Amino acid sequence: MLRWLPENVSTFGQGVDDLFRLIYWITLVVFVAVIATMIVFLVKYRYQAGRKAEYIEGSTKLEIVWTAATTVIVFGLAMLSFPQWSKIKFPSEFPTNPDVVVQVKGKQFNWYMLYPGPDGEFGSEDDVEIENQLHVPVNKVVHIRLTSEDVIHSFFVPQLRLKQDALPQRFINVWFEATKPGTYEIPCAELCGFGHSGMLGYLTVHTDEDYANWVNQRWSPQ
Ligand SMILES: [Cu+2]
Repeated sequence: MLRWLPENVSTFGQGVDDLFRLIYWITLVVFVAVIATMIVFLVKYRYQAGRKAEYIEGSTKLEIVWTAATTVIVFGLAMLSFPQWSKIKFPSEFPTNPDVVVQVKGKQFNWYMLYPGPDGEFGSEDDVEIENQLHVPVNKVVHIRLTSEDVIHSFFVPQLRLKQDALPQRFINVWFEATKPGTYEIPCAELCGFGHSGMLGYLTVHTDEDYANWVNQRWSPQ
């Protein structure tokens, strides 16, 4: 089933996938153990003529063991997850000096990408807005200022292992560095209304040269 994961083209994707695999295997082992025990007990303690029910009080030792084991697993996963989470989600941990900064706004039912244009400043006359198309260069740090105009949307690029809710009246920063040129889908991952299932943008990761060409076609930097 792990083969079903989409291709990873993000610098932090491997860490996410490693955690996913670890949790998957732990869950699988526990699942098999629980089901096997249940089947053994079903057979072993099935009805037999003349056998009387036995009244037991439970086992304190067993309860301590499985509570402790569960606690160790959950805390262990939390310790392993925290560095990944902070790397992806905490702005203080983002790589500084992004090569590209884009504002992405969700609005029923499209993504609106706003580039600062030649002057590199948002909110000026030369800003460039593009519908449902996010273009970035490969192997470069991209910062996204994520927001929404109406309801809660969720910016999701499976191949980047990146998902973040977009909230109205608020800017949330995320980042990524794509490692492979190509086109990837940006579905909205939050049920946001009637047209939610059709809310789909595209991320195009370009080589440096292609990205420069694209920028030149869209606006001419000074
Ligand atoms: Cu949406």
